[in-house]
Amino acid sequence: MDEILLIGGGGHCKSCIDVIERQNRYKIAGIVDKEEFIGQRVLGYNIIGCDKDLPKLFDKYKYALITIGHTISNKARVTLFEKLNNIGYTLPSIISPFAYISTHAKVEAGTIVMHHAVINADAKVGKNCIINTKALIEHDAVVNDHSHISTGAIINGGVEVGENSFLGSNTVTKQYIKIENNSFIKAGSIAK
Ligand code: JB2
Repeated sequence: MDEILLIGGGGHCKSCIDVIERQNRYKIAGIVDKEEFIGQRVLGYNIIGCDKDLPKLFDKYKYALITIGHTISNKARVTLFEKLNNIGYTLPSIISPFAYISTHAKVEAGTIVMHHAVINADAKVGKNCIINTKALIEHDAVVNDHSHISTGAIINGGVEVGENSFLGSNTVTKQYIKIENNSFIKAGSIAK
């Protein structure tokens, strides 16, 4: 089984671990976090290095997933996405076996689709996104790069979510609207 590094070892990482274990496609090699946390463990996986070790770790590991979450800011996720790509890591999309992805939908590199999310026909999700647990991306919707659709959010048909956007838990969008780049929409909002 191919080994994968997880970048960031907090709460979101724990949810990612659960998806990766269930998917059973990658073996988790270890976690990369801040230097002061090296040696600690997250759900039984060791923190084996920090960001400056990423070039050296590439000698051994070729796959990585960014497992830092995105709430107020996604700056760390965007910076790391560029850094990992420049080193040469492959950032696969990770799909929970409990998610439903239409065969007519597209999910790009470095994106995780978590348990019970649904991505419907002709929808498209860009790079380095989080489609969190129980989120719905309806037909023809587009979620652009580096965005986080939080738990239980509903992105209705034909909506376009601009890049670097955060849509909080249980947000509901009206169909066919455009959400600007860099939007921050708080939990429970109705976007129309
Ligand atoms: O630049 C970094 C960096 N910045 C923070 N490089 C690396 N390798 N790691 C970094 N981290 C690490 O990410 C922190 O040291 C910490 O271990 C982790 C962030 O953990 P935290 O639990 O604070 O947040 P999170 O991003 O995992 O989860 C947030 O977002 C999720 C989507 C939480 O709010 C969750 O509740 C939410 N579900």
